[in-house]
Amino acid sequence: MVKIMNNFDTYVIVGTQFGDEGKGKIIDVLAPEADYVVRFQGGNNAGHTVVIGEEKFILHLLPSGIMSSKGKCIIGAGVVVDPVVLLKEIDEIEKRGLKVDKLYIDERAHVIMPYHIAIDKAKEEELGENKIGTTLRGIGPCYNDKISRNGIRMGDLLDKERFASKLSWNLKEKNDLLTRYGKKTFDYDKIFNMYLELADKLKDKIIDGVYEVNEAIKDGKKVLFEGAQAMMLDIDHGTYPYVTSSSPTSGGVCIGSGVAPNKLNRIIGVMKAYTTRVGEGPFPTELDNELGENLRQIGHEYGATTGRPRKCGWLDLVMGKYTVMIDGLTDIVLTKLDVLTGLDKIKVAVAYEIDGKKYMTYPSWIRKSTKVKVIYKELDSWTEDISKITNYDDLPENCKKYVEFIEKELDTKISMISVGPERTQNIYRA
Ligand code: 2SA
Ligand code: GDP
Ligand code: MG
Repeated sequence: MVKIMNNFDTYVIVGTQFGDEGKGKIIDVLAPEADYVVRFQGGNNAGHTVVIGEEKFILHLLPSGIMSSKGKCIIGAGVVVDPVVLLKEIDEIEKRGLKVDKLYIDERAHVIMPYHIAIDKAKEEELGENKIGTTLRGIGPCYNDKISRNGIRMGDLLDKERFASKLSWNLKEKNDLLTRYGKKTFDYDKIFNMYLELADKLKDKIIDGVYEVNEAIKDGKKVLFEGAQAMMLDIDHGTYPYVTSSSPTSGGVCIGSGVAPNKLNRIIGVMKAYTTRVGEGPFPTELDNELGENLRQIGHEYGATTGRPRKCGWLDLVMGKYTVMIDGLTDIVLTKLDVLTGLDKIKVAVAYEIDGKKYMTYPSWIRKSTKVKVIYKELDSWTEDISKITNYDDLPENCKKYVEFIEKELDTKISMISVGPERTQNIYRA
């Protein structure tokens, strides 16, 4: 059925903008072909929506292939796991009649501890108007511990003594920090016992995922790597410091799953037909006006984890070209094209002008306060409802012109177009 997955063994699905491009839906659609679905970075900051008929599921830590894949779903080494959230998510999904029996967690994945969440909140509060606008899920502080080599990994929770010594060291450091922030501190015994209990519930799922996935690839199995967040939120290449603390790029797949670059066959970027951003940071094509509000209402642009309204704006091909380069995209899946139906005109950013100088590439030094004059290409819109179209040729002419303009500018095939949140609302072009 899904032509873009034929004849290849590994598929990477990554976000190309600021997240919320519809990765969850696309992964759910592609996952039936996969023997494995592997999340490789991020944590429960992610909100991936899967719509099945009348039912809507929002996944935070569970890979989005959990509903449609017949194979195993792995939370990879590069993910940060809040066991409280994970168990709640499993419980909620199972209460809705779905079995979560093929889920595994790499023993190397780091654990989000309660002090990480407290530090995330305290730090954002302290930053005030300079805050990052995080999801307050403890993501940054957990990755911080990983990089500074203090982190507690899922495997550590299964070794009482190792966990005890890591926790006592960490709590001393974190309680000092929280005291400096004027926040309440954490009790060792309470956390120790609570996390041993949580680990006991998850212990059968904790495995060496790195070897499992590499062996599967060797055996010719199909593996789909699921990215969370997106390229412009990448810790190295995104709009730093307004980024998340992981690598949501195709390069991040290798880091977060332990699979080598020469094993990645197809790299599919999910791109929304316009741009949204939740949280702070530069957004040159933002429409801080009625049109932006219209896009938010029609596209239901509210954070799937926090419920925060997403800022909306035009598609930005300066960022798009940067993403195609960094991710090495082989394909694009264009989503939410239906949301643009009925607009007077559609604009697409093709260049920036800053202090009288023209930029065709994304300058790394753009700040929130940088005055960016965006140079747009204006295209005609369409009025016909496209949400039920499954054949590319049946799309209105102006709609095809929009798709083909993006494709040409980015020099990358748009292999699939999504025209609604449902599994069936797709147009395949590969
Ligand atoms: P964090 O919590 O440390 O990762 O936040 C750092 C920045 O990364 C952004 N970020 C996101 N942006 C879009 N979508 C995300 N997931 C949720 C969703 C977000 C929500 O699906 O809607 O519900 O608010 C996500 N996760 C992190 C974040 O906004 C900061 O800019
Ligand atoms: P993700 O984080 O990339 O998985 O995206 P989110 O789930 O946070 O946000 C995407 C939203 O758009 C969800 O509410 C989806 O159900 C919805 N969606 C996905 N694809 C389409 C589409 O093609 N058209 C419309 N109208 N909605 C879509
Ligand atoms: Mg999301």
